[in-house]
Amino acid sequence: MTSSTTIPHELIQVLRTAQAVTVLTGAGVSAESGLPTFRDAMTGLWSAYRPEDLATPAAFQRQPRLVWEWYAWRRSLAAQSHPNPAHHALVAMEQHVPAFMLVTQNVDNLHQRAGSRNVIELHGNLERVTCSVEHVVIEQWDAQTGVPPACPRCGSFLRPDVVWFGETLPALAFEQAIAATTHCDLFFSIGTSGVVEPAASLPRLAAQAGAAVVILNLDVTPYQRDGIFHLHGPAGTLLPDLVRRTWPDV
Ligand code: BV8
Repeated sequence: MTSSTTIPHELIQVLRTAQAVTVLTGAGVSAESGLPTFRDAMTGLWSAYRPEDLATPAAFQRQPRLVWEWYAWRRSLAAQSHPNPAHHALVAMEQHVPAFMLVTQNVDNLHQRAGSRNVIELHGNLERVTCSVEHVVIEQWDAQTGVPPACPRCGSFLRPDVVWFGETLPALAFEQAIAATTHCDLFFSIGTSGVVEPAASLPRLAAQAGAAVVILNLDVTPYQRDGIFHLHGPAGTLLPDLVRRTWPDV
């Protein structure tokens, strides 16, 4: 197991010759865009709350206005932020690898804004809103109907199109993520604490399927195994460095 903030030459060789690369990302990839991660203490008016207490169906049931306003705040934060060098390095990696799949736990839309194309949204996307009863995406609604606004079709509350704790992941997205994880030469887990299931099991599934695994994270994560690469440091520095050294023509 290598644990370093420098890029092992062996990893550069593996990435340069890889035919299929799958990347799992978490909130740490967006940290250098200024977006708070789930482990960061909530700030300002949200400092009294924990994300895992607000990102649940029960919280929405109990306090729909509070949950809707929390997501509206996060949506505005994401809209004011910009993709950082980590996002851009993953776009460059996608352009150089024959079969590349990006599986993200993030709902901030920054991978898509950076230009990543093969993106699997495991936990949904803040940019989309659905009817909380019909579960269909709603593009337009009358803000005068209240907070949360009412579905123009059935009058129920609208909600963010994200997966809350206790909700199942979108079946197709999860199937695609499993397929990409078990059919790749090289699997990266980047900027995630590796706590939330079922996403947290993907690195182990990749290793069991024979892929080389890289855990790139600022802090140590629960997934510590021999035979995998551990890169400790900021994704916004390590990923561009890895891409530059793997494909010097970039
Ligand atoms: C499910 C969208 C089947 C919403 C998210 C009891 C009852 C019900 C369920 C459970 C239960 N016990 C366990 C479960 C399963 C539960 C779970 O795993 N809970 C955890 C807390 C134990 N999972 C679920 O409920 C999932 N569904 O299992 O369905 C089911 C159904 C019913 C009953 C049982 C089972 C659904 C989980 C999805 C939840 N939605 N997000 C929203 O965004 O508001 S999860 C959310 O937190 C994120 O999407 C992400 O997935 C997760 C963790 O966040 P991370 O991305 O890892 O961020 P974090 O802050 O944790 O870490 C950031 C890391 O980055 C840190 O390590 C840091 O060191 C690093 N970092 C920071 N800066 C940088 C950096 N790294 C590099 N560079 C930097 N610059």
